[in-house]
Amino acid sequence: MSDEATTGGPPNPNRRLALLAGIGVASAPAFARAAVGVGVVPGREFLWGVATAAHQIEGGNTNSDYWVMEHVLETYFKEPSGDACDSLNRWREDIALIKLAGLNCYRFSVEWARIEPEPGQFSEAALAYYRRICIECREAGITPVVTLHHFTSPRWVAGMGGWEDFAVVDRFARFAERTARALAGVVDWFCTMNEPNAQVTSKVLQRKPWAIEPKLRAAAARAIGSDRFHMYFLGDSFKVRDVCLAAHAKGRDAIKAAVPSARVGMTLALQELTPAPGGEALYRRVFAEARAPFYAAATKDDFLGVQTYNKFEMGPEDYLPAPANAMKDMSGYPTQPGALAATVLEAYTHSKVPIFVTEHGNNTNDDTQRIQHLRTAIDGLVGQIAAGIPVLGYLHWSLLDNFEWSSGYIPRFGLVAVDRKTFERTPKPSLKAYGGLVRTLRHTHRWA
Ligand code: GCO
Repeated sequence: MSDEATTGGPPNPNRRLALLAGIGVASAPAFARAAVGVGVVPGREFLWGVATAAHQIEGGNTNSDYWVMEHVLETYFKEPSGDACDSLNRWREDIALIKLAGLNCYRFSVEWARIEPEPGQFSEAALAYYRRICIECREAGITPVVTLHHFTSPRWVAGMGGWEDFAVVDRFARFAERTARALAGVVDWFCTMNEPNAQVTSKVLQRKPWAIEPKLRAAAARAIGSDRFHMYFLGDSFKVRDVCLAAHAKGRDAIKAAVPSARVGMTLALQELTPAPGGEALYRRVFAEARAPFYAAATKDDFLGVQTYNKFEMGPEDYLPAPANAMKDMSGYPTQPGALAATVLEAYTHSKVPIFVTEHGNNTNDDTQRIQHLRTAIDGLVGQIAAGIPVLGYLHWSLLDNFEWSSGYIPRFGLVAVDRKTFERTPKPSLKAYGGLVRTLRHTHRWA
């Protein structure tokens, strides 16, 4: 999430370069294997694709906690998700666009609120729907990557205590098992939770409580007829972190029990961060709270999903304003494309599991800037692979201009524009450029 930007790392500004040098020298033979064949996953091709999330593209996600929050009077959302991109009906068009671009991977999320509309009541129709999407992907030569939880939960989860209550752990594992069982044989790649570290960073950087939060929660609780309302991004973020880590571990085991061939990981919001003079203590704290526990948990996974949008310098109390000459996205955040190579290095250094770039993108109306940004970032990624970091794939956020949470439909992350009335998809030049880049890399690099 570009505005929940997070990162971390040890407090020595030169550490990144030191690590890079160390990796290249100390482990050359193993890494050389990885570089020529992504040797950690024998027989797999490098995954080049795009990522989306159910709530942001499907439309009509009325049984979710976000839908409730979007519609309370006090809402902080600029506009509601509504029909989103109508991918609920147009998912075949989406897959056709990915195929047209020559990409071979699609990460999307299943919607828990559709699959388990009431506790313990599973919708066979919803499960069959997501199974059809996976099958269509495979028939198009596209590897599906399924995210189980991409921020949204059924409203009953919010009403029972949400992600601040360990009771959700078993519920999530049951949902994960049931979903994986329904998708067995058509998908091998699963992300459990999306960016469970994002809210922790925001919390560390937050200097005073968000004044409107109690009112919002009370209104949402009233709307669902409960005495409470707990969302992923509200409440005690440290508690949410611990609950999410427990849910991730139990969810991973449940998926693997249902699909023994599954490769499972979580995805993290990892912005490149460097400490400015005086910012070292805060930098260390962000790393200790919002990075280290997740990297430690990832050591037991098959991969770690890296999601990078921005680069920040940490000052004593907050991120420093971007330098005037920095390239900025539509939200005014600095977007140095080199950030991706830095976060891939950091994530691998601390987790030692294969890295999967599960999101990376640029919020811009300037498609030429998007193309330039994508090329430079992939160039940096290729450099990290050459230096020996095992990378499984790169997924661009996003296929479509879609619902960017509380910012509504203003941000533009898509390789494809979507008409807000007809939902007609119009590929931008960047979709073709991305496909062309991948084709070139497949010629020039054996691993690609
Ligand atoms: C996130 C999410 C995506 C966002 C994307 C752009 O990182 O917040 O995974 O849902 O839309 O990152 O901000």
